[in-house]
Amino acid sequence: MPKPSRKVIITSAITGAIHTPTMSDALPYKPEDIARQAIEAAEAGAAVLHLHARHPLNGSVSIDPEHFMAFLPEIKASTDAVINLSTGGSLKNSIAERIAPAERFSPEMCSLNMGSMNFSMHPLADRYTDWKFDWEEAYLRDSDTYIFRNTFRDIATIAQNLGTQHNVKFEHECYDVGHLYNLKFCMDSGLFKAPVFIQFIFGILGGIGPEIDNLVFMKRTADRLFGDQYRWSVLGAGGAQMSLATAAAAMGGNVRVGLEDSLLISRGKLAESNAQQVRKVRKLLEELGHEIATPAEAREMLALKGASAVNF
Ligand code: KMH
Ligand code: ZN
Repeated sequence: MPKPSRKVIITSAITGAIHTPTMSDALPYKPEDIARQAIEAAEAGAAVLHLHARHPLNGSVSIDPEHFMAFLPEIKASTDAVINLSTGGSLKNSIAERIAPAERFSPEMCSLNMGSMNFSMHPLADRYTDWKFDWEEAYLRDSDTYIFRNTFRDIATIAQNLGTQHNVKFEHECYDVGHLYNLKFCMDSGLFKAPVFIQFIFGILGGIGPEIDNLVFMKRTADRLFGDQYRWSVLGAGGAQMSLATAAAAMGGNVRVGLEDSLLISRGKLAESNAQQVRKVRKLLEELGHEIATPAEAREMLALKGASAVNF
């Protein structure tokens, strides 16, 4: 009898904190556009929606809980998808500011970045001359001075304030192999319960590059450190998005797509929407024989607390 096929969770990361409005008209920043794109991504097959907020007037990155409140209820009312709130914040936010939205809304999932690092978008600034908004160019150029702070104490604070107090499940963002060892140390210290959910991230300037060798290396290291105590997904930044997603699924993992991570639908061609990327990855995966996880299946695979336990 053929083995039942394993379900693949598609996460769609709707807007993020890397790209700016000049780069693509499709990048949503008004709350109604974030909500619409998130709902359409869920309808296309995304079981998890990874969400950041933006300032509704100029698209700058926002961690103001009111800006989240402007789209969260609508998304919840229109989809069954798992809501995952970012704790990554923007270039100048403290940890307390970064986790304030998640403390207020108590979502099923949050991102948790597993190490301090350079995290830079400054090369993108040279590709554009006419900017839609005046904050964009300096935001990108100044990112070459940025240290993305995620110390062990920060991680422990987030584990306590969101994990212990709100039963939030984390998307552990691992940009390099050392971040896996940080997570192992934290698990051994009792901060996180199995199964942990690891997002392997490739192609951020400051992290490991988007080569298949690196995916194999990260996966092998995670197998050694966590055995069967983890679930995993892959995020390839920029042009590596679709090829790394299909490789991840072939290796037994889950996938993340979205305009947060890549503005493209194919080489040199801008995506029209998050849903278009979800449809594309879904088609690729289904052609390869994989089945797409529903939100209910994702909740079971990741041991989530359930949509009725959130606070929005
Ligand atoms: N932007 C991604 C490379 C977060 O939101 O905390 C990683 C990310 C981080 O999604
Ligand atoms: Zn994010």
